[in-house]
Amino acid sequence: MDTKRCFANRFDDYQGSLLAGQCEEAVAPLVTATIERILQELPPLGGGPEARGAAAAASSCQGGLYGGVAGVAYMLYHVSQSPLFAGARERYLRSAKRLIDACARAEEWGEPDADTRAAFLLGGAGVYAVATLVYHALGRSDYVQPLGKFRALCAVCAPVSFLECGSDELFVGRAGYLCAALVLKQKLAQEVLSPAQIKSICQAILDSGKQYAMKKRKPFPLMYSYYGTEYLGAAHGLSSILQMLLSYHEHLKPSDQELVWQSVDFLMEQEQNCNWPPELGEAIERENELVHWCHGAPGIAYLFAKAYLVSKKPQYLDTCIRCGELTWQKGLLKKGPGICHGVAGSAYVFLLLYRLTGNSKYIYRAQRFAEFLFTEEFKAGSRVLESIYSLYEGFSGTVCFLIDLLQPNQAEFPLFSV
Ligand code: GSH
Repeated sequence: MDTKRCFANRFDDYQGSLLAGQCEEAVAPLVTATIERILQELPPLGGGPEARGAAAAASSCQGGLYGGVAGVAYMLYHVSQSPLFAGARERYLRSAKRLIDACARAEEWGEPDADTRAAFLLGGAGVYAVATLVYHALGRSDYVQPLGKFRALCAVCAPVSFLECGSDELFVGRAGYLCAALVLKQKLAQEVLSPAQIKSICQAILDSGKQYAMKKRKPFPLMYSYYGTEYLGAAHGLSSILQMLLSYHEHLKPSDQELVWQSVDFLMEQEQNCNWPPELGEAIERENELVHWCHGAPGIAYLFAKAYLVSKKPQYLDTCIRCGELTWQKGLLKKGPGICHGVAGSAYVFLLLYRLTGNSKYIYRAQRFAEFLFTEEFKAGSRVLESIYSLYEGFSGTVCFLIDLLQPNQAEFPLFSV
């Protein structure tokens, strides 16, 4: 059924075989054309360290990995890593370097005590993490310079209340810093933080969550807020904070591991018909239900995937599968093609479920969602984008999804690996 938030899903569900026409030959030209369009739309980057250059770089780099040109640099890096685009590898990496260098310069000229210095998706930590990846992919030994800057930010986010708005969520807080460290570890095949650094960040997240839950008299052990709101979803909420604690669970004391599992189970109990409200304690109104990566099942699925991979308990996989069913019904979103609250973000849940179960049904579903992105119905009926190049709201995340659709065994939601 068509609603104000999503298009009706009129695709037949999987009948036991994949459809023809979703192969490299069909998808690769769409990817290449979309990248060219993104590159044409980029704002001019600031030049040297003189005042005008600094101001220009700062404004074009606003938005961090989420909405700024740093996210485009990540997309180009991601495409460059695919063997299917080996011919364009050097060109994409050189463009990525130009963009991320401008963002790194803007970070250096920014306010030294800015709130976003240690932020992953909205600030400095994300920029230095992506600069590290791009330099490393180019074979440059000086990748250790941005990596050193990333590591130094660990001390910035270690104090329990280092940000007034909330110090623990994914975009600006400690969960984001840990998420960036996880991405670097996986892609560089080396741990980038020392065990003591990891422990100090995890401990601060635990202390902060215990203090908040106690102060607000919650009947469960860990809770957090961001700008005063007790979010549950992946964007600013409990689920991605717990996901990061599970990703580093071997660094936690057994008693703290227990608190994390209790919190995971508590969150599982908050499910309302395969979905979760954006805020703790809200009732989901069907008319206004959010089925987004940022708020709701398509983002919370990643926590339960991680919980399943760590514990092997089937209830976590079952929860994840229910997230996928809801996303199949309500994930053809009208808010655009992006990964935060758009169609590609929905489709990534199917790629996650494919990796967890090996069931081709999920490839089929991801392919149908990809197909929908190129229909007249979608183009005419979806909202006009604020920025076509944004990694999270625009087409850069969509490009990552299309690349991952061609290599589903390695597919991962951008910068949010399980
Ligand atoms: N500025 C955004 C865009 O152009 O795509 C739209 C904002 C948006 O959709 N925000 C998400 C959301 O769920 C959270 S990141 N908003 C609340 C709503 O849709 O009711």
